Amino acid sequence: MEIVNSRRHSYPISIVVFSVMTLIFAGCSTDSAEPGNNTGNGSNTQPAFDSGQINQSGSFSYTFEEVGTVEYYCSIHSPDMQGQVTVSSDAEVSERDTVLMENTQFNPAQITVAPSTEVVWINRDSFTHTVTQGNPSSGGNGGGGY
Ligand SMILES: [Cu+2]
Repeated sequence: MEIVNSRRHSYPISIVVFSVMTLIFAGCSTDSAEPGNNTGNGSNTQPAFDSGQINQSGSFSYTFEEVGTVEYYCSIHSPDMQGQVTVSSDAEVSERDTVLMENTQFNPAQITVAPSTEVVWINRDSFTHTVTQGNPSSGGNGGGGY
């Protein structure tokens, strides 16, 4: 009887360990489920974003955490519709910055923000746009954008 009891005592320990592991995994999946936070591939510090289709009066927002320059474009109207966000610690700190999508242009096409600034794109056109990270001509050598 005592032997059976001591074996039973080992079960709660493994249950506790399993519960802790479950909590750790649950915490991870909660973090990565944040909107706008796509797959975190280890090579890029800045996770890629893609708004998908934004209809008239629709909007999309993304918070830029890392210092650097991020290019983006509209996958429907590229290469005419491109923009750039520069994240600099010298920039004036602001909670939020806004870029309009109007006349098939990002306006302003280039903004500079401080780290952890949320950028909101608003579609003022009567047709659909996207905000897609990258450059429509990526695959080129990246020299001279004009
Ligand atoms: Cu567009």
